[in-house]
Amino acid sequence: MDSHLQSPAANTTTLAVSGMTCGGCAQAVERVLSRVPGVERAAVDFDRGVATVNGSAAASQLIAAVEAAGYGASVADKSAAGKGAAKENSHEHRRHGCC
Ligand SMILES: [Cu+2]
Repeated sequence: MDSHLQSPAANTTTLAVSGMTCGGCAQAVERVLSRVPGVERAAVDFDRGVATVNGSAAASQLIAAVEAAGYGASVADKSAAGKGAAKENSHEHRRHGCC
């Protein structure tokens, strides 16, 4: 096994995702995240409401992508202390792709 393609473990961004109501939502979020330029891998944990994204994409782009899909997201990284209170209040009941 020649693992010459070692990804330099770019950054891992952890997002807290809100608005997911089923596993299909998690898959939808995963899909939009993986489409963001620079993203190598996106994994969504529906139970915890957490998305883990590997790649060089900016967190703001990831959040924008999730929001464009009708869900909410905020950085859950410890390094991101820029935002004050989470905006869980923006509970727009948008129509999701899956349910
Ligand atoms: Cu769903």
